[in-house]
Amino acid sequence: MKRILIVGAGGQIGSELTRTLRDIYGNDNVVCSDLRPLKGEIYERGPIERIDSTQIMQIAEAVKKYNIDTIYNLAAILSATAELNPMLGWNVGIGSLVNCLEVARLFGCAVFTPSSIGSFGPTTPRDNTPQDTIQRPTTIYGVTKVTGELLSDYYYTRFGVDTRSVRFPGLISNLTLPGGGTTDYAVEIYYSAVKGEKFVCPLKKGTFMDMMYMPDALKAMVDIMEADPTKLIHRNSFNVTAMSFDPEIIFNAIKKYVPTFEMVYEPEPIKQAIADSWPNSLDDSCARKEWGWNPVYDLDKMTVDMLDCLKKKLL
Ligand code: NAD
Ligand code: AKB
Repeated sequence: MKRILIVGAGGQIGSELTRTLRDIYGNDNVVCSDLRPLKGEIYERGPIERIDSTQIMQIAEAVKKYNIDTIYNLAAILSATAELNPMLGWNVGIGSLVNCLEVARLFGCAVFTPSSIGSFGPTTPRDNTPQDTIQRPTTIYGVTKVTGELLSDYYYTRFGVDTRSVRFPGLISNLTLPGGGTTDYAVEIYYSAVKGEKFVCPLKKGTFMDMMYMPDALKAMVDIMEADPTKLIHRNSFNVTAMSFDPEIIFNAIKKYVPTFEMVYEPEPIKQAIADSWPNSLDDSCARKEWGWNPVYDLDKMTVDMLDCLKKKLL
C-alpha cells in the first residue's frame, strides 16, 4: 500500500485528488498539505499538515513522520497569475519541485509533478503537437514547466528517483474553482450558464486549446504512478489530452442544453497572448502506448455532467 503526501492539496486538482487517493489507498495513507488551511470533509477524513513547500524541512519532516513513499507535488502559480508576478511563479513552481525532488532522493520516494500545455511555445508545431518537440515557452509558467520536466528527468537518470509526469491541458471541474490559469474560462462558462448569467469570454473566437474533464485527469494521475516502469520510455512528461475546442464550440455545446445562454467576447490581452502561444491540439499516442492512457469524457459527455453537478451545487 502506498503512503502518499500531497503538496498543494488545496487547489482545483488537489481537492479532488485527495478524495480519489484516499478512496483507493485508505484515508490514513494519504496526507494532504497546503500553505493555506485545509477544511472540509474531504480533508478531515485523514491526516492534514500545513506545509509551505518552498521550505524543504517542512516537507522532509512530514515525509519522515508519516513514512511517505510517494509525493504528489501540486504547488504552483498558474499561468495568468504567474505572468503578473514572475518571481513568485518561479519561486513557488521551482522551489516546491526542487525541494520535493531532494526529499525524494534522501528518503527514497517517487514524485509526480504535473507539467502543462504551457510547456510549449509559439515555435512548437501547433496541431497534433508531438510528444518530443520544440519547447521554447514565452511565459514564466512555461519556463518553470520545462525546467521542471528537465529537473525531474535529471533526478531519475542521475539519482534513480522515480519521477513521472503528464502535460495536462486545461482541466474542467465543478468542486474547486481554478486558480488563475489561461484555460479557466472553460470552467467559468459552465458556472455562468447555470446561474443564468451572460458569459464574458476573455479569449477570442478561434482560440483552440486542449482540455480535459477532471475525472479523466484523476485517472491519469493514478494510472501513471501505478504504471509498469519497464514500459515507460518517456517519464517527464507525457502529452495527455481528451478534447480540443475554441470558445464558440464550448458555448454551442452548452447552448444545446441551456438554449437561453448568451456569450460576448471581451479578450483579456495577457490571457489571449498566452493562449495564442500554446498548441491547438496534442498528440498523446505515447501515453496511450506506454501506460494505457484512454480518456472517457468528450465535450458532450462532460457538458451533461458539468451542468448536472453545478445545478445541484448552485441552485
Ligand atoms: P491551484 O492554483 O488550484 O492550486 C495550487 C495549490 O498550491 C493551492 O492550494 C495553493 O494554496 C498551493 N500553494 C501555493 N504556494 C504554495 C506553497 N508555497 N506551499 C504549499 N502550497 C502552496 O492549481 P491546480 O490547478 O490544482 O494545479 C496543480 C498543478 O497542476 C500545478 O502544477 C499546475 O501547474 C498543474 N496544472 C494544472 C492545470 C489545470 O488546468 N488546473 C493544467 C495543467 C497543469
Ligand atoms: C493554466 O491555464 O495555466 C493551466 C494550464 C493549462 O496549465 N490551466
